[in-house]
Amino acid sequence: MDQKVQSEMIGPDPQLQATERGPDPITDTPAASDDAPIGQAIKRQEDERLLRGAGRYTDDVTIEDALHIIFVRSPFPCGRITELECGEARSLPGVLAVYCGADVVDLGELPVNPLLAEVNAPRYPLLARGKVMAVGEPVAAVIATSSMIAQDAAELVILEVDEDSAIMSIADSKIGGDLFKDIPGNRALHQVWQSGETEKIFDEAPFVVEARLTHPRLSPTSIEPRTTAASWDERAESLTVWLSSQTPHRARKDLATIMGLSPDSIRVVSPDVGGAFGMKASLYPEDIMVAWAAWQLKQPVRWTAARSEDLLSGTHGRGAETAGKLAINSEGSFLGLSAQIDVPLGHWLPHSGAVPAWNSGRILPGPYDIDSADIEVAGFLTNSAPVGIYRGAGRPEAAALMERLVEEAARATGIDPLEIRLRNLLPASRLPHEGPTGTKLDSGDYRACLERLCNIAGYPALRRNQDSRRQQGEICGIGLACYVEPCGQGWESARVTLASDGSISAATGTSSQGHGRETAFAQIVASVFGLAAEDVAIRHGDTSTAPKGIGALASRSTAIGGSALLCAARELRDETCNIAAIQLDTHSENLRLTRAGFCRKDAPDRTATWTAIAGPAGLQKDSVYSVEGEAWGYGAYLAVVAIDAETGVLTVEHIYCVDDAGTIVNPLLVEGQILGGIAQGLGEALMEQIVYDKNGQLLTGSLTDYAVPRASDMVPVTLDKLITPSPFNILGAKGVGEAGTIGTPAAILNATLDALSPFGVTRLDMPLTSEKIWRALHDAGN
Ligand code: SMO
Repeated sequence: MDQKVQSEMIGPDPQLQATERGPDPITDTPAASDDAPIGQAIKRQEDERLLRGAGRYTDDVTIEDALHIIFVRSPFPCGRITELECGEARSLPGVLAVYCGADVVDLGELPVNPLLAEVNAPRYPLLARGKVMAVGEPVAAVIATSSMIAQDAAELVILEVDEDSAIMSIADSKIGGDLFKDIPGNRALHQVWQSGETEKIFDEAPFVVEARLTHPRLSPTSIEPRTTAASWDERAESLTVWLSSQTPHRARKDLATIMGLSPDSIRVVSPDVGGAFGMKASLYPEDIMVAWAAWQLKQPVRWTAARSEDLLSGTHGRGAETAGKLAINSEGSFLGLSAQIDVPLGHWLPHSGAVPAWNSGRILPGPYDIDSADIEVAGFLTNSAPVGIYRGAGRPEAAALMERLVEEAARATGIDPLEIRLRNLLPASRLPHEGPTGTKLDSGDYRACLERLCNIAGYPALRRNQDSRRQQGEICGIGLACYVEPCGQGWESARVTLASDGSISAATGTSSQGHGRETAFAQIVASVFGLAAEDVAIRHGDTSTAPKGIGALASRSTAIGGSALLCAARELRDETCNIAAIQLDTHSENLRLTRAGFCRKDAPDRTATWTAIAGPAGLQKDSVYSVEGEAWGYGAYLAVVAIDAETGVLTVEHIYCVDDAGTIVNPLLVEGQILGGIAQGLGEALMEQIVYDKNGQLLTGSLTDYAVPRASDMVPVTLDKLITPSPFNILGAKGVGEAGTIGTPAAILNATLDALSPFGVTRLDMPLTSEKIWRALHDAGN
């Protein structure tokens, strides 16, 4: 590997010490060759464009004569609409239309992914009809020649509501009146996983420990807010929708169904996407109103959410209330697990609304060897914004509860927290392993991972240091957390093209949300043709040029989308090889790949160039790749924290982590994903929280009230890795996009409670603000 690249990979920040590399990948993976673009730490090709302001986001797309849409949103959390008067707004010059619920009754409904055993989603109107269900719910859509005029007109809409008391908490949702008459007890999701004789195990176990925690409700807070534009072409009878989305193909299908159009008449384009984190995985009513208005008015319409609109009506994440019990024998082995996980849903379910609940239940046992489990998850409707997937999507909830239980188990049995984990982690020899919830862990070495973490962090020395600091009166703690990260099921597709000019390009059905897919995907294709990554252009996000796909979510892009590209590229290479053999009058074993084409091994000056092989028509291969099972990234995190006794301020002094993402296409991108995930994990652990008051009003409606971590909040991190290719996809890749958001909060929470254990504090909920910690210290009589 080029030395310059190597040093860039290590990075200039001394806080991010790159330690020695993990075991080499199994040599028959595509990364086998040292100079293959797979495995190389090259910088992101898209950054030249994005960092110089030359990115093209939906709001940058030039659309002539576009109208602007502004949504009138309910200021009431719950109640019956007694008056909705739009006449004055309609008569304002420059206003083309004001739509309300009655205008869109004939449109279809937003679909929900029925992942859980019981999904009983409420029927949800695109614009409020008869009643309002949350502050921020769109009640009317005003379309005008400028956004200023639309805003003025929106203020002329008169909305009167006979208010009901709002249901804002899961507790109130369970006992309050039904928000929808066909959803008794407001329980819209429910599933139970049961395996083994858990009850009997709990009755007989020498140790039973319990843990409880509530996750803060979070906003995904992508830099680019939600944005949508649409244009109807009357002659072609087709609708183009630009949409900042993680799932352009699904958006197209859903838009077609809802609007009663054929999917063939809709083109969805997701150009550059400025972050998404789950918030842009599902269509919103606003997106449909933009598309539908453009179709109705035969004029382009566009909308870009304000930050406050995203905080108010974009999907939130987390908010789960979790409680669990773990049975342990006298040797410290885990015998049985039981848990109850309740998640808030808000007033409607986006497509992926069931995912956090589903993941938090099925993933709960994590990397541990536990046969018996009794896990129940349920989702409850509330008068708030919808809750959807947010980076981690149930994985952080599962890891935080399980790792709290493991920590309590260590305390109860007197076994060191590291040791009790080593005793209970599934050994590598038992993988693939089907757990008590039916999930199948694919591969890896969980114990080696934790041992490596212990080594890089210097765990025994950290504990000795903690003892001496405590003797000097300091409040400090060490927290461990292991995690697993499933990364998607099903399929993705790819198309690799050799154009008549000899250039090789590829189109993927999955897309990019700004997370470097253009580079990683180019590396995969280039490695098959003996090219450099910069030789291969990647297209994505436009349903008219990209093959069908599911999208950029659930850590699935590289494992599944990358495997599809690898398949299509190999098929095309084999075909080009056969053509070259004919052109060079030899057999394919006598050919060698060069950047220019294929040459004869026995006569290297005889080359079939890419242009010659392509011929005037070019060549193309399509591939749809279905995975054999989920690939599971995993890792182990350690946090060192200190608490100021006077102020309760928590300082995260260091985070150490060892992650296994399987085959690594680009180490720089993987490190970037982990660091970004850690930053967002710090946000949950330390400062972020969406807050509603009891009356259903959002108190964190701007970034002055909703605290996201800034660069200066980042903490010292030491990264290390293992590389165990997944046997379940041909690339061998595993997900890593969510790793940091899963391991970080769990490790910090354990470290904080470890620090506070001398004061008898056994429970604290995130975010771990100085006020909460100060109160906990004082309530403990200090
Ligand atoms: S939370 Mo992710 O976009 O599946």
